[in-house]
Amino acid sequence: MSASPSAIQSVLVENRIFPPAESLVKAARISGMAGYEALCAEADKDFEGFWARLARENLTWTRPFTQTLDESEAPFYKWFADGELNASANCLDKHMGTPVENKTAIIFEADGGEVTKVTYKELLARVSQFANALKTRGVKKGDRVLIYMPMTIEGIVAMQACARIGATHSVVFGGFSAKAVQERIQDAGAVAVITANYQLRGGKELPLKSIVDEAIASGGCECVKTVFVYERTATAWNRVDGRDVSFTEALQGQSTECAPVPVNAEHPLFVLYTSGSTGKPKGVQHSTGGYMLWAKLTMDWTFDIQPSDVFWCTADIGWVTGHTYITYGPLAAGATEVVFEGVPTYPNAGRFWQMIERHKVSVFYTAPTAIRSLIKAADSDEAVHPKKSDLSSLRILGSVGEPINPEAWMWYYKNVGGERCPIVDTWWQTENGGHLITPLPGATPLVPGSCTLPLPGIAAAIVDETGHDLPNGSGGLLVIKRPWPSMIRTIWGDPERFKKAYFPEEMGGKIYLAGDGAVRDAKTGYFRVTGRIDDVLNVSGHRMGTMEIESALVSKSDLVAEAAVVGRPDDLTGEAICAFVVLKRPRPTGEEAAQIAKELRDWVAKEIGPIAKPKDIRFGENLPKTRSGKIMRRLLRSLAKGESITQDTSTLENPAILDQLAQNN
Ligand code: 6R9
Repeated sequence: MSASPSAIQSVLVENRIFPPAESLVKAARISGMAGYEALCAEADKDFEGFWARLARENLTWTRPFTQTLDESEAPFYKWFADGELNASANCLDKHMGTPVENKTAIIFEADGGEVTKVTYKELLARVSQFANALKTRGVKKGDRVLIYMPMTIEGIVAMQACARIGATHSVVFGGFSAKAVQERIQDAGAVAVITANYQLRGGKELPLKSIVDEAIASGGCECVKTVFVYERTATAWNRVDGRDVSFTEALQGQSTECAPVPVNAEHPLFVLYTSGSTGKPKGVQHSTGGYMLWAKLTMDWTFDIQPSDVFWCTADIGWVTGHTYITYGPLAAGATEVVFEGVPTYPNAGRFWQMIERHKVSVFYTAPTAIRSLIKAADSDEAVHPKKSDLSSLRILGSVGEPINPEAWMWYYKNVGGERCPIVDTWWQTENGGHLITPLPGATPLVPGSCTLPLPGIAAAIVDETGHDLPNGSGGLLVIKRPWPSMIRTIWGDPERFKKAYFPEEMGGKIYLAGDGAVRDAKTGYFRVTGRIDDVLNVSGHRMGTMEIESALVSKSDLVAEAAVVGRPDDLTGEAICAFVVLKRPRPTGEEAAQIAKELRDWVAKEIGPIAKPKDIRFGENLPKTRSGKIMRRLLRSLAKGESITQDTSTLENPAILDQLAQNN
């Protein structure tokens, strides 16, 4: 498990409890625990009827569904399967002719500080126009489109335009390498790529288009017929004739009207690649109907979104949080949202607080890693402390991506929320589509470090390896025992892997295994997620498989003989990547070791992306192995933490190398 012992310790003794203010309870959509319990009871009494009601109330269907849940091919569950709808129409068209049409949909703040606003009506026109451009280039319903875009209005337009014509998008985070882009183009069979010449982050221009070129040139990407290039900056880019087209060219003469294409509720809205414990990243396939229901519903439930709210989710559209809480949820809810291109520390670490003041943000959703780095910055420089900004517009705060340690929670609560704003600590995963376990701002008494209780209808439980319930108070595996509308449908092109990874036979094949460890409080039943139980790391809220990093390291085959990667707790990033490497040459020391460590870090950045760079690299003549040749990862985890080895090493073939591996480079 990945949470540090000290973090676990401080939650174990956590007894502070923060009930919601009376005023919030009165005003909120789900009012008090009675409101929450009433919804839970409704779901218990008539599970399908509950979801059918919500799907009818929250979505616009072009063809109403008659069947709610189809379990006949479990775990390939289908929801609302004979219904038809369009995701983009459920975000944009549905507001036309209502007061929302002239409301600001997006307040975009660029890296350099320029602010642009678009109304719902304008956004619909832009999405429609780009959808027409896609059609002109032959993109149609059922095709896959890879999106490799900066955080811009155009990034959202690209996703919405795909949804509008029934094309399945696959967004790749702008920090990933050419190799990652190539693998995803190939796996998804993308017919088009939407990218930008450059992205702007922290005052720097970083290339995107040239990475796409490199990806396509490295082979196996013949499926790509068109590359759309948004010119984010005036910097020239290299054009491949016949294949590349700029946004300006593609949009020229296109109508601003485009009828949304109705798709089946189960039609794949998107495939988003994420790391697992084995093999290559998996393409998590989401539906249209169930997913859109969740995006809309959780905006209402978790964020209690109101017409006057200004919502800001600081994620990137390259992650699932950006999909659900930037591209789809806020628009489906008719909210005004802030979209930010840059980084929290540029031009200074007060940027988030200054932006909250500038745009009067009322609901703010960010990650613990950002909070921790901003605490550090505020501690060393008063000028970037949140108290320097007027944060009185805030009413709800959110956290996502990793466990939030109680110290960071308290700082966020006091210094950002002014002890007035509830913090919704939302637990969920790429595979879940949206929040599953989270407090509700007008109902749930908060406990720092706990994501509290499952949403109504979510059958979260803690079980042992065979799927049997464990009593509250003891730790175990976090599972969801019944299907829910926005669950992953399959792994793109690999249904067998889907079954194996998420619905293990040992648990009966119908229980969703999250891959996280958790404990329920003995008294309250509150959940506390302690971290991954598999070989997945969570570094600054980014998911990475240790296997992926190991493969990247050993693919440097002129140098590396063997590599093992583990996580170790890190105060700032939650977990840090620690690599143990055996070279094909004598074990280096001193300057040479530092040199090779740098070379390997750069190599990993090129193979996967800079976020996968190991923080520590240790060299040994071998790795600690059992006599049967298994790498003893528990020993490596202790070494990574700098602990002296107290575990039993009697099964270890080569105890002497532990001393070598204790040294960092
Ligand atoms: C949305 C997202 C999923 C993994 C998940 C868990 C960790 C996310 C959390 C949390 C504790 C929370 N995680 N939210 N752990 N408390 N509130 O982050 O998706 O990138 O797929 O990561 O993140 O370990 O399994 P994803």
